[in-house]
Amino acid sequence: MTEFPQNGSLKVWWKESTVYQVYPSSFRDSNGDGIGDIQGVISKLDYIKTLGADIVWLNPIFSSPQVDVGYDISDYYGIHPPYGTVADVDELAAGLHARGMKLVLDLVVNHTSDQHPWFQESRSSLTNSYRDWYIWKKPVYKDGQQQPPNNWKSYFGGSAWTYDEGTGEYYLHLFAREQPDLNWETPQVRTAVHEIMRYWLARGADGFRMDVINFISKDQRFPDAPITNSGSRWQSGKQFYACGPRLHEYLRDIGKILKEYDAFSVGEMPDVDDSVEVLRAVGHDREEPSMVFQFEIVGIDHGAEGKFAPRRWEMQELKRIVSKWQTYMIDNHGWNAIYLENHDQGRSVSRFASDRPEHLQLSAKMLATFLGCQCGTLFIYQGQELGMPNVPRDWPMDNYRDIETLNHWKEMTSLHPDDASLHRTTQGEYRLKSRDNSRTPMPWDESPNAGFSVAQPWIPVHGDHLATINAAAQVKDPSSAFWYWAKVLRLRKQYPEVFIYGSFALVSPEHEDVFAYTRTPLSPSGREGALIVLNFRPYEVSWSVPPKLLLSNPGEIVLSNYPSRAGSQLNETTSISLGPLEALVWLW
Ligand code: TEU
Ligand code: CA
Repeated sequence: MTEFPQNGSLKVWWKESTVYQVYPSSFRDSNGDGIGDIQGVISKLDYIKTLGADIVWLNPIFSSPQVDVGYDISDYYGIHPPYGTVADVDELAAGLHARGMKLVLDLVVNHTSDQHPWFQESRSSLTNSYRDWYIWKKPVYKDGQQQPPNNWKSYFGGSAWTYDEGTGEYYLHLFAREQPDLNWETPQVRTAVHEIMRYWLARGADGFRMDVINFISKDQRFPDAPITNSGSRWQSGKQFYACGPRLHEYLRDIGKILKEYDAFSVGEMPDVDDSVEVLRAVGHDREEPSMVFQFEIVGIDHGAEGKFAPRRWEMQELKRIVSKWQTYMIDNHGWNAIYLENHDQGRSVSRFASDRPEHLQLSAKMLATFLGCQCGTLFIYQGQELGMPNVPRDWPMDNYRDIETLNHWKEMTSLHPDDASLHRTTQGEYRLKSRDNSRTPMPWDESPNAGFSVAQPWIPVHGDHLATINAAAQVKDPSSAFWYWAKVLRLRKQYPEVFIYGSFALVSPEHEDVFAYTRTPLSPSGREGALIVLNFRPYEVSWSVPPKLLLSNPGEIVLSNYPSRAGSQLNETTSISLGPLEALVWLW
């Protein structure tokens, strides 16, 4: 192993921080219009502080027609009126800072809204000075038929190109047609982004989450993508825009600004599973985003034909992926962002454990242990700390709001109008992976609309399990998932050499049901290591403590989701029986 720098230079505040993600429209509605807002967030800062998070990341709050809940920005300096005003953002930043916490905003600069004045100018004529701010191409003709410039597909269905009558050219949009991609080759675009960053940093933001930041540099030849889905006319062009030719040049410019402000940064990087590639951004000496969200774990149940195709995942795959990112980043001085949930993902208890009512709390705690003991900056998505599950089985199609799900449904039902069985399995997949699973209102208490709003919420409340899955009930109950998460965060703070900076190794890698790993300090510390043991199954399984660990380590169990286990010893027995979804952390 290469020698790990011992001088503390690789220890930084953002590695030791935990981020709590707030989806503003679904967090808390303060003024009774059914939409969450910034004052609502302000009213819950003590709750987030009690949990032990250090940073609040807000999904986009800027002016937007809301085609994609704010990922379509029409003014980077204005706030979406239902959310509040710039003064509210100032108040939020001040409220966080007063509690020793930080504010992270969502920077969406791969694309804008089609209503952004830049795009309005750009589409107005071939010679407008904003024309090159977006990606325009002439049609191509095949067999006398007009075609888009290439076969790339959009993430939200159909071609990634839309024809614009006015000027007779197509523009690129990797997402919805209302989300045209900016042309980062144009220097003025980059300058405009830098100005936005400086404005919000100077105003009190402490950093950014950067939306699809690895998509900003495209292969300028815009070639056709290879055919990977023979059932579709449109193909993934990811190899031509995910980590494109000039990405790191652009990221270093951004990095300079981040450094000036000692800002927090996490880049979102879909479609790259290569850790070598990711290290080019997050290596400690790169001065690009400090960490990125990779998608390999949350993509584990995506089928070959796309996200909404079924796929069963195996324990061995999960172990391989987690171990790959953990060890690679530790060995090479990179850094991971650790997450299982966000506003784009189904709830983790439903996807990775068991969401049967009797298992919800156990599952939430087991996954909290799984995530919270890994190396990386921890991200918790609103409601995850309560063990919120996916939408119920009887959730009708009418309840979905998400453009990705709705477009997919439209496309699928128009291609296969009479295939009832396909419709059924697809709806089953939505209940696992639709983005709306995580966008239902935050349950604050048992009052109408779960205490989210006095009015009817913009998306229905998840009504099941409300007696236990609500913040008020869990804050009152010391044995709740909420307080378990709080303990996990405290453990990280108490033993940073083990849980933040320690090395990672899988234990009994071949076990089909149990995920176990150790964390071992790399520099001297009061503790010599931790063993994390997780039964991912909703039934009892047996597991053997490796003898090597037993002999040398008279430790104690410092955390478990089974009260009977806490405080007991592992070193008296080699084979133990783990309860359904049991988690334990043994520290020595
Ligand atoms: O998501 C990017 C992305 O590639 C996916 O996670 C996407 O949301 C979808 O699930 C693909 O199946 C980011 C944002 O997080 C997402 O909310 C936005 O819709 C998207 O970019 C466009 O801005
Ligand atoms: Ca409101």
